[in-house]
Amino acid sequence: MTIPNITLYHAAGSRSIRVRWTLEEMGLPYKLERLTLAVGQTGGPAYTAIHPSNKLPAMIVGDEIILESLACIEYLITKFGPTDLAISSDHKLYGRYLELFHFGESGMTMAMNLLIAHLLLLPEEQRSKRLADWARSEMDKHINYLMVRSLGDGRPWMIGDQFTAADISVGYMMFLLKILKILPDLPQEIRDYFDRVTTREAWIKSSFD
Ligand SMILES: N[C@@H](CCC(=O)N[C@@H](CS)C(=O)NCC(=O)O)C(=O)O
Repeated sequence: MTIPNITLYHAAGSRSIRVRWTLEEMGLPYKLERLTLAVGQTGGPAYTAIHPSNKLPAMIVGDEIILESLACIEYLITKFGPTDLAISSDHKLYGRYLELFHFGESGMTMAMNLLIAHLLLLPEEQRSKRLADWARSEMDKHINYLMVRSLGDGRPWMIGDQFTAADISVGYMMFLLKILKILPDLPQEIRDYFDRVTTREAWIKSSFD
């Protein structure tokens, strides 16, 4: 198969890690365009033509622009698979795979973004302890969800023994919880999971810079 040129717009620490991690796991060739994260103005006006809200990631494949980290992952898997990162629709774990893949972004993002804003990003005088506390209690619910629906039974990866794109989706969120210094307070199964994630070569390559 001829693989068109793939360019990933990336900044260290951002959700573009998920896409780079997928590219690395799949062994696909790509070029990185490095941007500096700047809330609301990442990449400046030139980048607005690629991403209308100046967020990361953006991926260009051939002449097609793909936005949203999970859409980028799904695009790569579907276009350039087959890959063990995906579970096929005839597999008995397909539903759980899809659920956990989307949970990493759709389920967890509101609480995560509030925590990032009110513990880290906003100037001190604009931070709200009440919002941060509320987001923290929501995050505890999400962690409980992951324990009940996945890691609580001691499995190594989101859907069992196979590392999949669901791990790329959720594993990145665990990285943000580490940055927020919340990870050490989470159940042992979650901490062990993040240890497993961070030993993967593709993770190390994608998250380092
Ligand atoms: N749901 C989007 C979220 C994109 C997003 O919020 N990206 C962050 C970095 S992780 C960003 O660009 N922030 C800069 C800003 O909000 O201006 C995705 O998964 O791609």
